[in-house]
Amino acid sequence: MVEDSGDYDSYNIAMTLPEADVPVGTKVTITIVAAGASTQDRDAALKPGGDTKARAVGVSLDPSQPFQDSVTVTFVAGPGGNWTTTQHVYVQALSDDALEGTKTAVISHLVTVTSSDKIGRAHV
Ligand SMILES: [Ca+2]
Repeated sequence: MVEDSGDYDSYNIAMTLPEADVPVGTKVTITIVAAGASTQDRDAALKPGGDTKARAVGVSLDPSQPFQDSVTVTFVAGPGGNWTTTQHVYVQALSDDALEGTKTAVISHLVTVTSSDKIGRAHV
């Protein structure tokens, strides 16, 4: 992606385990965090007159909304849930005044699962 081009990219997240194989109410929470610019990049030279240090990428669940440092998606099994819905994560290079050149960005995913066994005890 090219910074300031308006372009963004996306990837999909979906549950591969069939809904019928998990207890009703099972909840998967995925916290998606875009790593910030490295210290080295934050020390990079800025465009003449610029004062915004290097930034890396932002993430969003709706590309018409501002890109953020982190977003959270959830999947819930059972009636009214969204277990089988594929969710889309959008990624954009954040605007700054640094002349970093081509960079690789890191996006991490923390997955938390809350479920219960047949007698209703919660497991995390
Ligand atoms: Ca830049």
